[in-house]
Amino acid sequence: MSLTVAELHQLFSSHFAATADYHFRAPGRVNLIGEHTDYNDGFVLPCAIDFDTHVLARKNGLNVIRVLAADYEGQTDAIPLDDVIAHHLDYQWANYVRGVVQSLQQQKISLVGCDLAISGNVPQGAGLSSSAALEVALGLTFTTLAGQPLSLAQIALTGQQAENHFVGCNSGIMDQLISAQGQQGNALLIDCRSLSCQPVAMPQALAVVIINSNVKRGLVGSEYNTRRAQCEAGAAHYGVKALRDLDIAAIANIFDELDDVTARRVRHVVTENARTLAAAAALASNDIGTLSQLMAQSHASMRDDFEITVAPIDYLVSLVDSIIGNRGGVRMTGGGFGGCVVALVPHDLVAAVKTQVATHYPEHCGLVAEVFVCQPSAGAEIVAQP
Ligand code: GAF
Repeated sequence: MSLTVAELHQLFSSHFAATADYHFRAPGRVNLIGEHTDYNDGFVLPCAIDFDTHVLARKNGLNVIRVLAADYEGQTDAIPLDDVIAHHLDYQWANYVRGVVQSLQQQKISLVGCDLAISGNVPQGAGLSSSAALEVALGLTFTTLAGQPLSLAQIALTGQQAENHFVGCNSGIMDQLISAQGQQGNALLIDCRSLSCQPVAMPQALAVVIINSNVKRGLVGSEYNTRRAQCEAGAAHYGVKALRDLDIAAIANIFDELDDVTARRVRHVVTENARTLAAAAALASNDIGTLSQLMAQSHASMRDDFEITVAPIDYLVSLVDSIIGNRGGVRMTGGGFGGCVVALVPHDLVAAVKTQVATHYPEHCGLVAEVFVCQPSAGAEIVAQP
């Protein structure tokens, strides 16, 4: 978090002239494998990470939600509860708050007036789900203060609805669900149709290394919604509800049946679903060689079939692969078009990864990367309440 919790409390007190008596937290995430499968009702294998968004709160007895964004030079928003929720024209962060408020109101939750101060350290625009962490932390905040608790899955769905219907990105459920339900020391194999989550223990021998390419990305206005539409067109062609309902045999003649681009989009999703299930099994049985191959295949599929990687990301993946070989795995993670690489790295090679990225990435790509060694972490929680 850019501010410590103590500093956020101080800021809250000086801004609202009252102390916060609630504290909520929700984490960002990294996806190990299963990319762009969630909105195809498929499988994903993410873990929550030890970067979080924190919300401090108090009920204010008014009919308004007042928000202080500590990480945005103290920008504020005020959301009247008895009026139509409109878009904020200047602050994008405020639209996540407003989107969650609107989504809860549509579910007939009677929200109460409150004051909030928000801060977090999930890198923004890096594909580590800073927006999902914010949505989930807010969903937990508003429902707790209203005395109308929702299940963690419902909170995740609320965040997704805010993203889809208010912010304007047709994202799937993965980011919100893992932020809500992550488990310490585990990845979760999520079935995005049933929303069932199965913990898969992360191997002690491997560090979760995230490399931020610092190629900035944004889901809204990017190609994300186009990819989703292409997948839906592919599912419609085969007469199935979602690409989840196809296996590799079913698409054997796909290049005769669909245009080249749609065919490659479909092939990515169908093969990625199979890879994700295989990767969860490999992780569970500590078969790192197989995991390594599956992550490499996933990256190639994102690069060649789904076309969501960029040159600096491809470079980072090949650099890390040349260091870790089949002792670990590496691929792009998240929505694509920049963002981060995830690598599972044997502890004795973490230093080499850091050094080589610091040396060679700027030479080859003219950018400086950040390397984070993360812990698979617990999902959202109420840290304090009166
Ligand atoms: C983004 C979306 F928000 C997720 O729903 C998911 O589709 C991901 O991109 C790609 O796997 O993070």
